[in-house]
Amino acid sequence: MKMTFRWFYDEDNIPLGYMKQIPGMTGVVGALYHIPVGAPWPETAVATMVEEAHEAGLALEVIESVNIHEDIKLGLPTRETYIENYKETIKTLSKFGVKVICYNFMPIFDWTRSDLAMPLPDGSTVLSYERDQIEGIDPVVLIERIKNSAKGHAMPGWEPERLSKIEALFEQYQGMTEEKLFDHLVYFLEAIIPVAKACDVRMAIHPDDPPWSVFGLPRIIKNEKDLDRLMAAVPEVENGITLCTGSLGANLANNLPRIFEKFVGNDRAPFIHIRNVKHLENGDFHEVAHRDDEGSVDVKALIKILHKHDYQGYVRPDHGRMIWGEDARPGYGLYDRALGAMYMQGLWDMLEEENK
Ligand code: DNO
Ligand code: MN
Repeated sequence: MKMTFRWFYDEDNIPLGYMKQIPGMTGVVGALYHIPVGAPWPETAVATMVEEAHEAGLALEVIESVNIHEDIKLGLPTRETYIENYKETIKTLSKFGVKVICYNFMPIFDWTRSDLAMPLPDGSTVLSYERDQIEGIDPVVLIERIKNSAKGHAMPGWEPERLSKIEALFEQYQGMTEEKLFDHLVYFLEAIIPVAKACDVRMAIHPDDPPWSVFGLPRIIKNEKDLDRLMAAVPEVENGITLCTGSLGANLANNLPRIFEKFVGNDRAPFIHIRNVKHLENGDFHEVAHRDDEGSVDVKALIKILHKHDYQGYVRPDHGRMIWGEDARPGYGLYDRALGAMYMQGLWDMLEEENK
């Protein structure tokens, strides 16, 4: 297990040196945020980012994300240009040592939450999802709310330029079905996987967050069945998964240990996000600290599965709480994610010891 930390590069207020101070931290998960979705990533920009990580003593072998242009998801003829650009980006990234590219295939929105700073009884704040606050409301109202609760921090996946065209985007998705969206994903993968293979890069799709349809838009990476279907449709190992316990775990019907056993066991999961969530009786959920007892994700069982398979891939603590008065991007403070990284490594070390 290679422990990594998400780094928002030039938009991050946490110094790389602080990330490096977390024991066991081997690398960062980076991205270029100023490149418009769909454009190829310039070599010089990638080189500068990677160099900066290396200077801090951290590897940069995972990108999260190279986002997919909506025309690819929509299956428009213009997708060909964006697919060519994506191939270029894979080649460029591989030149600088990138091994895994995380992406998602959700129409219009990346993750969705109702509140980015819900207070917990201990005074910390977390991201939460209240159905009443999301389902049935105008997406434009939600975008405003997300912007306000981000307290001035940029939120990747919710870029204002893209979201300003929200009504036109919804218009374009009229009539889009899960079947069609899935076909568009397979079309994209069939085009890019040979390039990924030649470059020794693995693609790793992030599950839909939350794993159900929001605003009537289709969602196709929600559960084990969806993952099975995608792995079978494009069987090359370069077509992989980012196993995100918070996203999949937002639906209690998803059996995370079974999903881990399957996709870690068959080497289709080069990247893992560990995050814990707590479910309320009415189906709402909110995020919590990574520790097993705090929420419904069986983190201990999952680390055990990784250990059993001698997992060589990349793991990162996903969203944490905002604690100790930190002012950072919601979900991505230094402190609670560092605690999460240590918790996972503590479990791992004990398993190592026991299995000596
Ligand atoms: C949320 C993240 C997602 C993830 C993308 C991957 O914090 O887990 O935004 O980065 O969905 O493309
Ligand atoms: Mn995630």
